[in-house]
Amino acid sequence: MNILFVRPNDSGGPSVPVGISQIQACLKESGHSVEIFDTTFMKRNTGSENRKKNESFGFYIPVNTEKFVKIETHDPIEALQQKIEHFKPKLLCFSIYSNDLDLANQIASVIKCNYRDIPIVVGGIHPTVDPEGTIELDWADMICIGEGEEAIAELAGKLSTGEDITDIKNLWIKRQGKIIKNGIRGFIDLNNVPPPDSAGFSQMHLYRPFWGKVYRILDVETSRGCQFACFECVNHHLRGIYKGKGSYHRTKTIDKAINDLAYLKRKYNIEIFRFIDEILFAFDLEYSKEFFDRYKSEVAIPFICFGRSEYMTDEKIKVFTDAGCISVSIGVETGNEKLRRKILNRKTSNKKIIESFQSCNKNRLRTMAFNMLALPEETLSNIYETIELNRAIMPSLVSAGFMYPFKGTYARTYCIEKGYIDKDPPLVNYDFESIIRNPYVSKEKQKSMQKTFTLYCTVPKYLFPLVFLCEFNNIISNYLYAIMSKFFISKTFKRYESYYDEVPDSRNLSFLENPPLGDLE
Ligand code: B12
Ligand code: SF4
Repeated sequence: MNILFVRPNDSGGPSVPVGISQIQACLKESGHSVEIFDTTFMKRNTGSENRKKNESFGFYIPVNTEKFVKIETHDPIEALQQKIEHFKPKLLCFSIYSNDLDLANQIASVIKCNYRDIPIVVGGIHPTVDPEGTIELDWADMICIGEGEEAIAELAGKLSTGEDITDIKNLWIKRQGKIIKNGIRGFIDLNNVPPPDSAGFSQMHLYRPFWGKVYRILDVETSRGCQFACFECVNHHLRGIYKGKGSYHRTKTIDKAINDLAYLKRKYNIEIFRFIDEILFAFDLEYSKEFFDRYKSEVAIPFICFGRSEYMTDEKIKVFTDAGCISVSIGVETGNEKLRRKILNRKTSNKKIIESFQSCNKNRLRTMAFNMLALPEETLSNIYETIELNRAIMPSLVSAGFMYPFKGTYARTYCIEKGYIDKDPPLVNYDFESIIRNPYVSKEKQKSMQKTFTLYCTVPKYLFPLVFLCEFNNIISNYLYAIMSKFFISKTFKRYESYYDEVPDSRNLSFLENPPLGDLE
């Protein structure tokens, strides 16, 4: 059967989604034809604007990626209609994050009007955390809660043979004005699925900046799930959905993980992997040693990952760097331990955070410190504590964003209860604007602290009064901000340049001259 995946990516930047690639592989294995419709490089997507703004704040190193990205000017609805006419799918699969909902609505309502007979199933994190809201959408015939590999294969199989589809686990289905709500099946076995298939996604997703240069980078996973329950994260909600279905944190066997990675590297000519495992460092030392020993010999390319300070012992960091880890992103979030513990539900102490960053620096492992501003009940002096902590840990890069309380998170219920957000708040561009009504720090001050965050973390302390001037938005302040950023932020970048010579000199640079931009096969 012909199945078309629609990814209405509204504000996310380039990256091939692992979820769709994994489902595509499973569907093809069952004999179906799959194609992809993706709006990432269409005009409406704001991912590249967001990136530029982040670069201007010093959160990323500026890189010109123009040569690697061609923005298409088509209207997404017209382009999708053409694709449907050409491919004639029997099933449309929308995959959505919450901030894609607006674009998904615009596209799908027109498509539903013009192609009434093609059923639409909506999957991804949004229907998983808001099933009631998603199934109510006029254009949605079905939604998928949680993992989609088996549910969608069963659906496609039954649709193609004309069997009854009403009892498929993980799916909610509209039937004669009623909604059939099926329960959840167990977790899929990560060792029993084919390697992810990214065919149909543009190669432009692969060209991603890393430390001032562009590389072919692919997102990959070796495990799913996370044992923590942070305030702003959907993980505890996902664990709840699967209660009684086995361990939420699952890992591929070393054999399977290494075989998949070696295959993906070869197939897509990948130079750097980014592991999207919630916390790759959660593996114990023995497993890490065994895994990375094989990774070094059979995969042998640099990689980037996420980490949590609790797991980052000196010994483990050595194992990671020895195998090619060139950057780890760690959530610092706030410098105030009480806020971190009581509001964010993270038990990590400042001492542990400092030790883990020191250990990374000692092992020449580049770090990115994620921080959040304007948390509920956060005061201005708490923000200065966050700056203090970032000055102490000396990360290679810092970033500071605003938390958005998504459905399915503790943050959502807490903020509604306390009156910090309305019951159904709008989706703002929360990278640069907080939606939370913080009684102690005005919105203007929040934004100006974000703008100057990197400077506060970088300059000698006696220059703080000058950074304070940079917070304002007038000609003199902006001029001063530009000069200080140029001098201090780029100087900081230079400090870490020598960390990255692990990226091989022998890299095949021909793609830089003439990058292939077509779809992956
Ligand atoms: C890796 C990751 C990233 C990566 C890669 C993202 C990408 N484009 O693929 C990076 C770092 C780039 C990223 C960026 C962002 N992320 Co992110 N990210 C994650 C993380 C940790 C894992 C996601 C993942 O790939 N999991 C593995 C795959 C296999 O699972 P999956 O995608 O959910 O897909 C499965 C099911 O959902 C389902 N499914 C998916 N699509 C479909 C479609 C159909 C038809 C069906 C039937 C089933 C189905 O089947 C899949 C296979 O089982 C999650 C946390 C989490 N636990 O989900 C946050 C998470 C998804 N991210 C989140 C956010 C907010 C973002 C950003 C918007 C942050 C920002 N401010 O920039 C951006 C934008 C992302 C974008 N639109 O591209 C939120 C989303 C909240 C929400 N309600 O939408 C999450 C849940 C984190 C959180 N706050 O709790 N992210
Ligand atoms: S550690 Fe990361 S993935 Fe796990 S609950 Fe916290 S924010 Fe979510």
